[in-house]
Amino acid sequence: MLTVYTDDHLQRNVRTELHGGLLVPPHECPERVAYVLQQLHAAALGEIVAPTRYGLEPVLRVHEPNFVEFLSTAWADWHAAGNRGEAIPDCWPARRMMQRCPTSITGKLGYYAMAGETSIGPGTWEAAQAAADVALTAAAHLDAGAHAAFALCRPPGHHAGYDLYGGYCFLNNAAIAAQSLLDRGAQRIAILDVDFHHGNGTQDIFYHRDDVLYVSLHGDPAEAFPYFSGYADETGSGAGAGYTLNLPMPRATPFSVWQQALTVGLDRVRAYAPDALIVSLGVDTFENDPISFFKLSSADFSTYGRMIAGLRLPTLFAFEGGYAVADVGVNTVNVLTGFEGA
Ligand code: SP5
Ligand code: ZN
Repeated sequence: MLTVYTDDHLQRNVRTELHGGLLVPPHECPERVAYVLQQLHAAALGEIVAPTRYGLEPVLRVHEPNFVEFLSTAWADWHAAGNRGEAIPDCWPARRMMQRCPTSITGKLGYYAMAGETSIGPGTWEAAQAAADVALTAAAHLDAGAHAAFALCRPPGHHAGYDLYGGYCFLNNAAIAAQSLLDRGAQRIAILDVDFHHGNGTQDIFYHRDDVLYVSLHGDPAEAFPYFSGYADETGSGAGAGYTLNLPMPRATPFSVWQQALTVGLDRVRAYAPDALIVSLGVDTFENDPISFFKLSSADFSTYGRMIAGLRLPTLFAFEGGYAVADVGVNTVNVLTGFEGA
């Protein structure tokens, strides 16, 4: 399997994450990707290629133009306003307040953020754009006939909605790739999201549509981030009714239970008969993940990689979360080698 990667992700290297009432070093750090690269080499998974630059056009197929403009200048605007730390919102358009975008950069951060833990710094936008290009390049390889590709995206994407950032995400890499496959002639794309967290952004982007099926296995939102999205009764609306499938699970869910949910999800994907599958591949379901509560072992990742391969679909893996940093490489590559039948 081919991997798409660029070290442009290193440009996102913020110092802060709002966590437990403190500003701590971010869980979503550059070292995560270094561990994945190390394991890709160790497993000799295949060629690693650089992304092509696609510009903003494919990004604007799934994101709101003013949101993209905001992201592209957020750090410069924040810095120019005289702020001395990294860009963090402190006021949100909550219930019964006006959903109207302010001119102030501090107000804009609150308007566009779905969470406050995700600091913006210099280089955040450049890295986010590079991650979208990584996903788009992997999609181009699938379109050219590759059976599978791994988009080693950083920052991750699945919490980024039509006009929302947060959850360590800015641009929705998987959604951008899905739309690009449709624009290249596919009729139906399925997205299987195995990250511990619900992909509220991906759900948001495709909720009204029947040309992208969204299936997600995740921690019950009553107890887990992103808290306000991911319940089982969110199933899609309008033309999209029935094309979102949420499979939330409780604390300490073991692989035996998670695997049954995966089987339900895979059956739904199979019934949909998509032209291709995109896997939002977060490995924060790992038993030692510091911010999550499922109990998968490293060997379990290989097992479920094999299960996904059973669909026999062209498959794009887009890297998402996973914060047990030193184990992120092994767990991610176990999914990929499991898929490849190793
Ligand atoms: C892509 C991705 O995995 N994003 C995750 C973003 C999670 N951000 C907030 C995490 C809050 C975790 N609080 C749990 C504390 C456990 N001790
Ligand atoms: Zn996650």
